[in-house]
Amino acid sequence: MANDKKNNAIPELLSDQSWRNSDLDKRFFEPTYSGAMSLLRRPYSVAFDDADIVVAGIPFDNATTFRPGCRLGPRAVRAASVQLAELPSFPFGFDPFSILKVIDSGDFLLNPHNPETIISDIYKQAISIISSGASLLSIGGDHFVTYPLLKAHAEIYGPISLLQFDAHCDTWKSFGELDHGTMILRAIEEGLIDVENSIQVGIRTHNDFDVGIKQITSPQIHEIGLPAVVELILNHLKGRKVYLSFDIDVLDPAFAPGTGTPVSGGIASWQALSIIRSLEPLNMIGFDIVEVSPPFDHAEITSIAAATILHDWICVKALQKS
Ligand SMILES: [Mn+2]
Repeated sequence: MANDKKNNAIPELLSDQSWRNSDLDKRFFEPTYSGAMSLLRRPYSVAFDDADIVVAGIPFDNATTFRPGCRLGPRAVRAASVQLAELPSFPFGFDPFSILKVIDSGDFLLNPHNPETIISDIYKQAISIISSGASLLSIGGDHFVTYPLLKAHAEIYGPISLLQFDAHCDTWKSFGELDHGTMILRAIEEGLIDVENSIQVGIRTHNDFDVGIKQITSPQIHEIGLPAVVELILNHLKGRKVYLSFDIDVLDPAFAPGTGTPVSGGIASWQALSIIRSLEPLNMIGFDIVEVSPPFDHAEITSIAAATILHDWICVKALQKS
């Protein structure tokens, strides 16, 4: 009987590293098309104290003004990240996880049927992570989630320099409590953002109301080119505590069809990646990527772009630590 048991035992389990990998600085091969999903196959864990970066999904889209669906963003981005977990990172050529301890803590628990709880629930769950000293890397969700995230970061770090990639400024005047087009104005009014030392990149929608944040519009990016854009960003934000908020709709709908409020004339995936890869001189305290809406996506175009942006941001953080 004892022998039978031994014969039936699975010899060595080297797949499903999202829950079987106990060594944060290691990864092992598993087929891209199988296994439990986590961002970049990082181990699921809530041991925030041991981590440099904690990943969290924020599956919330009640604040959208047009097409919903980005509550399904976190799982789509995790699924799209599997290929990036397979090989050494490009163009960096190293394994970022041998340098940085990155865990996936799963999704924030939110109750969309009690909208009045959303802000405080996101805020509290964010605080529990960043008060450990780890950086929070969050996957939305619509862009409203950035408001409680800014609130949490400002609580720990003081007023933050915002680096926002977006087709929209999100500083329009509000019609209500939960609105993904107005929360940056709200954050400014509450003193969460260091307005003079913030910048919005890729804007291509109009707002009569100028809040004073420096903008580089999409047409300007197309005109002046990437080296000049990077220089402007670095000059404006160097030495500040920078929170990076990446709305996937900064990409042209050709590169990110799966989003709620697409605007034509945006930047390409390669341009966004090139900018992200150039941010090593900045002190980046947190990152969110928002507005990936899988029901409007095709062939995972949008979620692959989002996963690659997250991956490259992690690599830049690894470069800073190495
Ligand atoms: Mn936005």
